[in-house]
Amino acid sequence: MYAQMVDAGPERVRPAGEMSPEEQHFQERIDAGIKIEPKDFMPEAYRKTLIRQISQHAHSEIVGQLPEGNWITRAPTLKRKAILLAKVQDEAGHGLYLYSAVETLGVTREQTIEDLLSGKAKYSSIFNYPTLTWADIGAIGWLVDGSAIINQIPICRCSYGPYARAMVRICKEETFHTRQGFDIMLALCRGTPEQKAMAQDALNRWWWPSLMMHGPADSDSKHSAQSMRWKVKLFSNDELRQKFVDQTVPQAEYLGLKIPDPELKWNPERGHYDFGRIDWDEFYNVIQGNGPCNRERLRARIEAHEQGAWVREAAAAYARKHAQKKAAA
Ligand code: FAQ
Repeated sequence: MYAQMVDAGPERVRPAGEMSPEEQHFQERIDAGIKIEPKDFMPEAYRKTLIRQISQHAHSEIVGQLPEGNWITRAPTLKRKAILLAKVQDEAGHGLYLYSAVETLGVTREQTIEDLLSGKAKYSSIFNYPTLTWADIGAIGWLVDGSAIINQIPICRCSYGPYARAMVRICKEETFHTRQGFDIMLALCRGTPEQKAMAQDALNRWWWPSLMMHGPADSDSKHSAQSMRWKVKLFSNDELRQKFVDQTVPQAEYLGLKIPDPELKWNPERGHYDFGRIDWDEFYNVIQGNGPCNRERLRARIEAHEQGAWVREAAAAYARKHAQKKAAA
């Protein structure tokens, strides 16, 4: 039912018998753990899948600066402000590595950015929620960067070389981001009753969107099967979501916070936590552009792009002049 709301059903995984000899050889290289590099042969569908996923990932990093950027001027201490500023700048850097990785697949950066600004390309659902209090900054670091790390560590081993290599550095920085988020939550939870209540309120609002961030249930994920065959993804959406829940519940207990899910329970037979039903209507509503902040986020990116036009023009003019000088010398 939900898959239909995004598009028509899961993509079909091509059986070996339908592949050309070149495609079979490509699949054998992937199965053998050999990285695919930009100039290697790759099926058009593999290239398109990478462009889609890596560009959406890049856009998420860039749009993802906005919710936390909202608190840079209001951070409670100079130290917290410096840490937050560094984190938000890191996210910009991640976006730039990833835009470069997309360029290796033959798409210009201008086109990729245009797809974001026109609303054609997606970015992560999570960044369409507002940051109402300082505790939201702690919750984002703890839960959102925590989810991002669980998703991204395996991508360091994905089949496409430039994407895998970009993820290594990104993951190192994400680890710092998660720790700073947890540290904010810890300070609030050890503070006054009002501060602890603020931390609980942030957890209440960010918990379910953090679970949704891992994407649709496996039964409704149209790209997972083929992406896993190609090792663009190494784990399914549900596997990573479960990992996130199992990792985060003990951390919430340490903080003395309650996860807002009455069905959350350790299941000794599965060796995992069981959790309640995700509101998939909310998820699809957000990714279709109707979340609490979608319009605001896109407007902010469009304004920033327009206001940055003179910088791009100046950089291009400088590069042209530099090239002319070099040619004349
Ligand atoms: N939001 O068939 P699947 C971060 C779309 S970075 C929006 O399962 P797939 C760092 C999906 O695109 C966060 N759309 O798709 C940070 C597809 O639509 P399409 C971003 C979503 O690709 C922290 C459709 O639904 N991370 O947080 C979402 O196999 C703090 C069907 O879904 C990445 O991008 C969603 N949550 O699996 C920054 C990691 N989920 O394209 C700042 C790399 C699904 O057909 C502050 N990406 N959709 O129109 C991935 O691992 C995968 O792309 C998934 C989705 C797991 C996100």
